[in-house]
Amino acid sequence: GKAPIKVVLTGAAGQIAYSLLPKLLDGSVFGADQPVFLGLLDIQPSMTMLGGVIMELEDLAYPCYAGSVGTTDPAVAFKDADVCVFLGAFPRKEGMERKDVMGMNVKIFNEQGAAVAAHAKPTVKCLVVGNPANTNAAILLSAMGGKIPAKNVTALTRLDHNRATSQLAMKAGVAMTDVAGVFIWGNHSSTQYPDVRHATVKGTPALSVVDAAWLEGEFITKVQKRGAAIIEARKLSSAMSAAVAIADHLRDWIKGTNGRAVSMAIFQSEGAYGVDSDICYSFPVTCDQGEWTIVMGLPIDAFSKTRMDATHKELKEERALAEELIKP
Ligand code: NAX
Repeated sequence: GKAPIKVVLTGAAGQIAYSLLPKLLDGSVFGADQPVFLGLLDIQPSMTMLGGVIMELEDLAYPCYAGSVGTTDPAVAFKDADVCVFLGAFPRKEGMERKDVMGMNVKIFNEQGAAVAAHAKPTVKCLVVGNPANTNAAILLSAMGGKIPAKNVTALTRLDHNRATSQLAMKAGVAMTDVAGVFIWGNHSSTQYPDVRHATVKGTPALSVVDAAWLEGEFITKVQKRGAAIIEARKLSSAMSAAVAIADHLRDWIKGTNGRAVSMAIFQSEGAYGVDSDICYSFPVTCDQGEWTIVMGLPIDAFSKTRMDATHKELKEERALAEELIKP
């Protein structure tokens, strides 16, 4: 059979990892014939918990499981990695200063970026999920010092993309597969812009099928604030839907999208849609043979431009703050 690939999760004892791990081993992401060896990184207080998670991985008795290493050492976790998913981060909690949270993340992602550059395969694909995901991805890429190509570092906006697609399908009363062309621009934050101006419902422009006032108002805020609504109700952040979105992102990136466009936060160097190359911004992309390509040439009207600029501005500010904290 095939040689195992190594897939690394940071924050491997956490709640997203718990929902994600079975999906990484059931053949739906990497293929039913692809064995997966797991590098599971977490911090010391979570090691007992991680031991329990590894027992459950064994108990799945999945054919694709080729073993795992649970560790607090990034050098061990990232050694020869093919795919890395960064779940472990310091999200902002109530009453915390943005700067303090960013300081914690600069430390984590600087260390992990250096470890990936030193120990992972040069072809490694990275997906940052831990918040602030886009800016953590920027810190990670900087810390890699050019050893890993920028195109291999992405952040997750697929959950937002799936939320937006689902909301539109429900409103139009159609199946999920009848909706296409919904995209997320910018930051995985409340400034993200879920864009339906290129979307279709059963091939007809969404704006002519669904109430435009709803699409330009409630729809946008609902998608932007969905994460907060789930925390409010569950007292925990999204995990099941986040895990599925991560699996969707990885599968599409690796296996391709057959021309279908999805949302991924990426670094591009072409000035696409006026976005700076050193920030991780969500774009509509298609994927083929392990590479993403931005969907270019979409007409952007004034309504979209204002919102795309606002989320761009927020990302530039986050990036500037991170840079300030990186300086010794
Ligand atoms: P949990 O708190 O359940 O798990 C986080 C895990 O990370 C813990 O086991 C913790 O010990 C570990 N950890 C902390 N610092 C670490 C370090 N330096 N190295 C390795 N591991 C470390 O969080 P969970 O619910 O799994 O969420 C993980 C992250 O995803 C959070 O930052 C969360 O904000 C973010 N999210 C991002 C989403 C996105 O769409 N981009 C959506 C879901 C989620 O909110």
